[in-house]
Amino acid sequence: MQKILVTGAAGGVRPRLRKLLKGVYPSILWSDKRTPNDLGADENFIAVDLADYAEVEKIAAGIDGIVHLGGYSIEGSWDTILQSNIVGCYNLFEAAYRQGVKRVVFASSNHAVGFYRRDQRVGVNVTVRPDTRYGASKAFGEALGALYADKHGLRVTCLRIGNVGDAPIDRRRLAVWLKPEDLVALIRIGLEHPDIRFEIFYGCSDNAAGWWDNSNARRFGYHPQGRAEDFREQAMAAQATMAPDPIGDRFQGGAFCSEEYDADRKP
Ligand code: 15L
Repeated sequence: MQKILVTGAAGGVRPRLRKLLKGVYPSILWSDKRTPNDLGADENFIAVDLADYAEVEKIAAGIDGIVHLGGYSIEGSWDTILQSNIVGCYNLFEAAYRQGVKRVVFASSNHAVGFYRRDQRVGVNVTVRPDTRYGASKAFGEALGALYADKHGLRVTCLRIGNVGDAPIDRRRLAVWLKPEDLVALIRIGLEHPDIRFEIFYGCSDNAAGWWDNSNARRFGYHPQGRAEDFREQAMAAQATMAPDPIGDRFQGGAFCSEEYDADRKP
């Protein structure tokens, strides 16, 4: 992997990622609709709207591997999700294929399976249970990844990311936390491991309270460093300040599940 394209450069993950990826790959091109405000003089950036296929194909030219973090990263209106995460994701995979990119690491989300209950342990072969239009768009992205892998030989890794941060910030995050260094380890497996064809991994650290069976990632050599339990006290102190959420607290996706929820009110 010589030339990497990372989309979603104006998003929340980049500030940590840029430090951790520095020097790992000879050339990194960042892109987003908006220019990130932490852009260094030595960093390459191109402003691109993922909904514009021609623009996406231009930035995919000459790229060996793509880390697709771009798109809308929380629940949004149908039109927002449609343009950013459905059309945008299709454009990304199609451009990668047409331009001969070898690998794509797709930032999926835990919200593709957010409606599993917290007393359920889920692996990567379960039926998707999206908790939002956003989660459904991530499930769509995973399906597209499988299509381009199986039909065109693109090597695709989907990361069902939990919550990236320096520490887990509440009770739910004790289960889904992903230390930035562990995210980089997963990205590197996706971009470099010789046996990747199409894989789904959970983007979580070594979380004793977790709900996900991440043995597929471990099979590819993933050894997470982060241990959410080291932060239990502070996470639970923050939790104590939060209002209870009877629906969100029942399901893995938390507040994404309770948003717009009215299933219990149907006859
Ligand atoms: C996500 O998919 C979001 O992008 C992020 O903002 C967090 O809300 C995270 O999930 C989470 O589940 O905590």
